[in-house]
Amino acid sequence: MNTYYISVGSNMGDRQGFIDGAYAALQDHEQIATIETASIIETEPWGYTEQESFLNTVWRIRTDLQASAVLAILQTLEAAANRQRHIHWGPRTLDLDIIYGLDAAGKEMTIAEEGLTVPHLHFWDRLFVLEPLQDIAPDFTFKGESISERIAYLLTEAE
Ligand code: A4P
Ligand code: MG
Repeated sequence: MNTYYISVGSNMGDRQGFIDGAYAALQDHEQIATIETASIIETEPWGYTEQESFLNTVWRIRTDLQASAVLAILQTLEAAANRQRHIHWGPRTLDLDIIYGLDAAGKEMTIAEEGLTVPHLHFWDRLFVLEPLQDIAPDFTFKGESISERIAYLLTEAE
């Protein structure tokens, strides 16, 4: 079975409700075997900063589905949360990104297709992704660097 890490963000309306609703839909989804969540944290907006604070977390799912099929499900859930795309990096009711995947053999997936890049291009630079990821996957490593080293580095850089 494949393992995917999904970053979850919401900064509009009933933030907790949008996150809980999508989580429940994945729990009930026939082709998703398991889903687990990290703690939800409140974070200041990154990138486009003139917007409300976010709730962020990370989910880990196990499924036989390929990444493109998982993305299609996530996009349906975003649409169900009534997400409107106006501003790049701007406000959203629900943003679900595949940040990282492992195949059945435990090997890192690399996908570079139109509309789908895995690992996600920016995940390793964003504390709002890495802090929940560390919560759910404390032994996570990427490009030979441990997640705790990476978070420490990003916190120093942010000072
Ligand atoms: N796409 C390509 N690769 C992927 C992938 N691995 N997972 C494509 C999901 N989607 C992927 O995404 C645009 C297109 O990316 C999709 O159609 C898909 O085919 P989008 O979500 O519609 O557009 P966006 O929101 O403008 O871009 P993106 O990349 O989702 O935004 P980011 O970079 O995730 O930034 N600050 C805090 N504190 N917390 C946040 O959660 N989020 C953002 C959004 C900015 N600042 C934030 C937060
Ligand atoms: Mg997105």
